Amino acid sequence: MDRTLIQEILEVVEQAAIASAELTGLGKKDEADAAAVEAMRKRMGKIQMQGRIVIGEGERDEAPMLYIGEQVGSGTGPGVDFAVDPCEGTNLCANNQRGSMAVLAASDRGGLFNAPDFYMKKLAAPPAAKGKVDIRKSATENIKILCRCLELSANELTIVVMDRTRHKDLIAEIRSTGAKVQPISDGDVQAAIACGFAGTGTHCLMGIGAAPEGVISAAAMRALGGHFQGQLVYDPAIAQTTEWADYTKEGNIARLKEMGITDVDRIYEAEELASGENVVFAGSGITDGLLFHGVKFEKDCTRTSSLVISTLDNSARFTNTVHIKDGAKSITLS
Ligand code: VTB
Repeated sequence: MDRTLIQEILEVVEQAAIASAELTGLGKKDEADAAAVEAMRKRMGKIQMQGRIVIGEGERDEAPMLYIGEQVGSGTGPGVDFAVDPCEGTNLCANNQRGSMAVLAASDRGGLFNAPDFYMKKLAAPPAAKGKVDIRKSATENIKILCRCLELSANELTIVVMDRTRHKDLIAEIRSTGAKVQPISDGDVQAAIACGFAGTGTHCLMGIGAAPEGVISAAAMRALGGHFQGQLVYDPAIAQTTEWADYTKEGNIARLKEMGITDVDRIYEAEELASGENVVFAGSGITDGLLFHGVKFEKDCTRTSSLVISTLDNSARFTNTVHIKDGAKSITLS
């Protein structure tokens, strides 16, 4: 991977965001996702690389594009692995709510954990708390550590948790410490990355979301120097999701072992989920969010706001792009 890839990857997420944004608020989540997938794949095809999807839209038989194992790019050049989520937060996009974005993580071959389509317990926190908070500890202990590391009192902390039945006890415990809970309906990638920046008003992400999204969050947090840990969840009684109505704990453990995951209780650090020598995260807003604005359509142009975090040059670039339409006459500064 080299630095020219950063610009290309930015364009990949911009194109996906624009394609989804055309369907924002129309209640069409599958269509918005499909549009983002197609745009992302099309732009990736123009990059000089031997790209490979390691986390994508699903297995080959269930996803026509950006399926796991799909080769992307021109077919010559460096080997690059991708974890993609072309429309992260499809419900948010369909309902025109905050926090939907086009995201991906890229790394050298073998540099991203091939996460199974399972759930993951996650802990994300600012760089100042990296290695100090620990997913093995209780929420109460971690909040005390956060207070010390960030020099804030508990009631000055905002902890994001996905608004799910499985988190009832976790939410009660966080509130008992005096810390503020911010429940979110979807989009824990954005919440995790927001912990990596001071001033977003998000100090920590706790609880269970999806494992593939965990790898994308880990890549961003590794490049930022923030804290991220993940642990796979295989017990349907803990995940409490209707998706797993027909699954058993034993069956899920067997599925993980078939995939080569022998230590099913392993706790993964950001550096293990995104272990490549170089790691790049890119995200572009579909709707407005904590990190950047969503796509804005104007008469003469379309505007996108994005973030690319890269270990190639240790940078986090916030980019506003004006995509000029043919025959444009007047483009305002902002
Ligand atoms: C999770 C979360 C994502 O969808 O995957 C969630 O990580 C689905 O969770 O950010 P449930 O199965 O519990 O509904 C998102 O919120 C959006 O893709």
